[in-house]
Amino acid sequence: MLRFLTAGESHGPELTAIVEGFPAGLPVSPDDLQADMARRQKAYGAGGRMGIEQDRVRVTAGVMGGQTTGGPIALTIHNKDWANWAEKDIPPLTIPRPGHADLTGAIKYGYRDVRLALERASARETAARVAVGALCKHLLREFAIQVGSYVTAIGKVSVVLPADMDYSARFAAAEADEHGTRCPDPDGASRMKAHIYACMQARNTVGGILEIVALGVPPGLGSHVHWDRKLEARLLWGVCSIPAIKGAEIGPAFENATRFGTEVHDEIIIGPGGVLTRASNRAGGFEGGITTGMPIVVRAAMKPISTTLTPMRSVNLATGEAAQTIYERSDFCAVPRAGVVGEAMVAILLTEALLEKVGGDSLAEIAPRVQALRHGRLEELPMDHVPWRFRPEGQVTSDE
Ligand code: EPS
Repeated sequence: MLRFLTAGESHGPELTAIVEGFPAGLPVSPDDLQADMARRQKAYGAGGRMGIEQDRVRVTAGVMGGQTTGGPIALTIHNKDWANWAEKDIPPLTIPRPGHADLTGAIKYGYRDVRLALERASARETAARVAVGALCKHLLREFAIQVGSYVTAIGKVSVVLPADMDYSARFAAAEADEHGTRCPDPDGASRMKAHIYACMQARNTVGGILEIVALGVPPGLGSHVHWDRKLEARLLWGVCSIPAIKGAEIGPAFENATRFGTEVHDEIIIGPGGVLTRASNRAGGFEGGITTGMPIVVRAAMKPISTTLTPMRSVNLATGEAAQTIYERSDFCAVPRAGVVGEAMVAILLTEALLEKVGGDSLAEIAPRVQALRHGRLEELPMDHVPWRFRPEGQVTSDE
């Protein structure tokens, strides 16, 4: 079983992630993880903190001689801002921001200062997830599975990407966006940047929509047999666990809800090489909680960041008086950066599902099992046309 934990406060010394159940024998160097760390940091709309941090991952356990050992992998990321907080008297913060974990965290844990909640609830933690995700992507690449993302809306500014623009082209265009929005459409990107700029001028924050897509995932991951084995539900859970993500759908789920069945379901056809494939992908890569082999498409809605330059009404928890929120520092729009975090969560959960499917402790064991997975060819299915009776207690055929 693959699992991971993170630890660390936003302004503490460092973030730590421990990854357990990762197979042995994968060559890994910190440089393999670095690209995503940098991608998560740079985007238009980021606040002053990203000017301070330069996230670098240290691999401090689980890799020996440049290869994973199968033991727990520890990844650490230093917080450069720690130097500005260490050994200082920190003024208490008792006015919770609507939208953050300030008040709910303080009620739950009985804090005397809401900073104790915000330090751990901060999206700084997502740097550790991206490190874990980069490790998982590195493994998935061995099996030609790719996870990417792009932005389709910032506030009310949205784009409809051409249906014939393939996902690889969308990823590449998002990466190349010079406006820092990670929108694949240059005109849309320029409008999104202008919208974020207007939002900053208005001393506010803005959310948006991002799409996370996985390509090359074999059919048969996840299962229909139990609620908690449905992989699409697990992906939705994982993506909604990202700070400020409040909703997610698989494929165009909400739009599908407005259409008739025959307009929605992806017709089954025999494709090249006799592989059963689909005429469309409105199911977003899943049927029955199991991967279909089509691209996995997760769309996520991110609310505006809850630290706003314009104050909002709150209560001073120390005095009981009505108060306005106090602004320290924050991002104005985190949607472009959240795409990289979404990729990490999807990569982690797909790695978990792949390892569940094939088992194995080392890359050498796993690789041939992944190659041997069924890919939806007719001859892989043992359909024998033999009648049978529904008799849980015994005989399965009716020839008695
Ligand atoms: C965050 C507040 C800001 C963000 C932070 C998330 O940090 P600070 O309070 O230091 O300005 O920059 O995100 C990160 C530090 C990061 O690495 O993404 C919050 O309150 O959630």
